[in-house]
Amino acid sequence: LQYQFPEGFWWGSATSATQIEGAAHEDGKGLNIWDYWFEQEPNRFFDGIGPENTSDFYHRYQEDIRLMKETGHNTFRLSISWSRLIPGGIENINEKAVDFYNRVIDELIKNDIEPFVNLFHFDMPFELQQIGGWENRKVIDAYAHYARICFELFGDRVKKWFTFNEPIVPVEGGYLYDFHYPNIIDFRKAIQVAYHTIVAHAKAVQVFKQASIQNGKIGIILNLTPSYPRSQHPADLKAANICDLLFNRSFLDPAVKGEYPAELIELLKEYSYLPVIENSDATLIKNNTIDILGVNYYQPRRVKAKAHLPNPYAPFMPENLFDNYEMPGRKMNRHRGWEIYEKGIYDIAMNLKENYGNVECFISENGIGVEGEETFRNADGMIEDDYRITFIQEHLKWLYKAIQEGANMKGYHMWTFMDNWSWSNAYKNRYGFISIDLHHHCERSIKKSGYWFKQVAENNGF
Ligand code: BGP
Repeated sequence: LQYQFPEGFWWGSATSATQIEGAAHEDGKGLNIWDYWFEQEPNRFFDGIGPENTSDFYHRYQEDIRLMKETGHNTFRLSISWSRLIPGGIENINEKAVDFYNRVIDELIKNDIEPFVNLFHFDMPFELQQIGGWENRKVIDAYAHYARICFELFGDRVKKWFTFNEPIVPVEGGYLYDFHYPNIIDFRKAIQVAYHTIVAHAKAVQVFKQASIQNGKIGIILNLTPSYPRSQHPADLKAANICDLLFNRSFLDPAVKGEYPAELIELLKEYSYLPVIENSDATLIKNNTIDILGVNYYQPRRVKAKAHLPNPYAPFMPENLFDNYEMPGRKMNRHRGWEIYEKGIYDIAMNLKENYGNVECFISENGIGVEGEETFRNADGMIEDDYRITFIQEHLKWLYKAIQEGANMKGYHMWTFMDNWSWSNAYKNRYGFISIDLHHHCERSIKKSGYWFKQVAENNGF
C-alpha cells in the first residue's frame, strides 16, 4: 500500500437528523425551523421537496446500518433531532424518540460501528426560534438542558460527542445571506447569534464535564475554509486575514484556545459591532475548551482587497471588508459551484498542528455533490461514481501527508452515507456512498465508491 493510515483510523461518514430521518410529523416529533419554513413557503425549496420524508432512516435504520457495515464503516456520525427528543425545545421528553435513538445506537454498536453524536445540526425547534433562537440567551439554557439530557440518556454508550455542526452556517444563512430561517439580513444580530452559539457550546462542554462520562470526549465540528489571498500584496493579505478571523477563527479560537483572537475583537470594535456579553462568559469559554475537533472541508476561500468602497446606505456585510477572488483556472465542482482544492485539507491540518496545540481532530465531512448520477448506473444497477473515488482519494493523499508530518488527524468521514435531503437543493445533488431511488420506495443500492471505500477501510489505506 502506498498510503497506509495509522492503526485505528476512523473510516466512516456523516449525516444529520433532518436530512435523513424523515418521519417529521410522526411519533410526537415537534416542529423545527425547517418543517415550519417548508409549511410556510414550499416553493422556496428546491422542486418543492421538503424535510418531511427525506431518506426514511427513521424506519429503515437497521437496513442502513447493515449497509454501513457493508461499506466498511467503523464509525458513523449522526445528529439527534432536538425537536424529536424535546418537542417544545424546553421540557417534556418524547419517550418514542428516546426509544428510537436507543435502538439506533445499540444497532451501531452491535455492528462494531462507533456512534459519533452531534447535538445540533441547523435544526432549531420552532418554538425556540419564535423567542429569537440563538439571539435569545434563554435558548442557551434550553440547549444546555437538552445536552444534559442527551448525555444522561446515551452517555453510557456514546463516547464521542459534538455540540454543533458548522455553527457559522446558521449565522450566514439565517442572518446574512438568506438561506436559513429566519432569513433576515442583520450583521449586528449575526454577530450576537455567533457569540451566543459559542457560549452555548461552552455550556454544553461544561455540562459534559460534570456528567463525567467514562472515556468520553466532547468537541465541535467546524467548516474551516483556508483563506488564500490573491497575491502577497499587503492589502490582499489583510483581506485574507479578515476572512480568516471572521469565518474560521471566530469559532476555532474560542473552542480550542478558550478565547477570541484580539485582532477579531479590535476589528469588531473598529466598526462598532461588538456583541452584548455577560461577565461570566469569558471564564466559561476559557474553562471549557474541546477534547476533539471535527473539520468539515469542502472548499477554500480566495480573497482580494476591496476594489471599491461599499455602498454606505446598504446593510453592513462581511463583504464590506474584502472582495471574493475568482482565481482563473481553479477547479470547480460545477454542480455545486464550489472550488475543489485538495491541498486545503493539508493546510488546515498543518495550521491546527502548528497554531492550535495539535488538538486531536478528524475530517468530519468532505464530499462531492453531483447532479444526474442515475446516468452512471451500469447494467447491473450500480452507479459508477469514479469521480467520487478520485475526489476522496486525492483528499486522502493530502491528509496522509499531513499525518506523516505530525498532524493529529484520527479519521476521515465522508459526506455522506446515503443520498440525503439538502437544505439548498433537496435531492438534486447526490453525495452518498449509497444511492436512494426516490421513485421506488427509497430503494437503496451501494455505489461503486461504497465498495471502494470498504477496501480502503479494510486495508486501512490504499
Ligand atoms: C455541509 C453541511 C451538510 C451538507 C453539506 C453539503 O455544510 O454540514 O449538512 O448539507 O454541507 O451541502 P449541500 O447539501 O448544501 O450541497
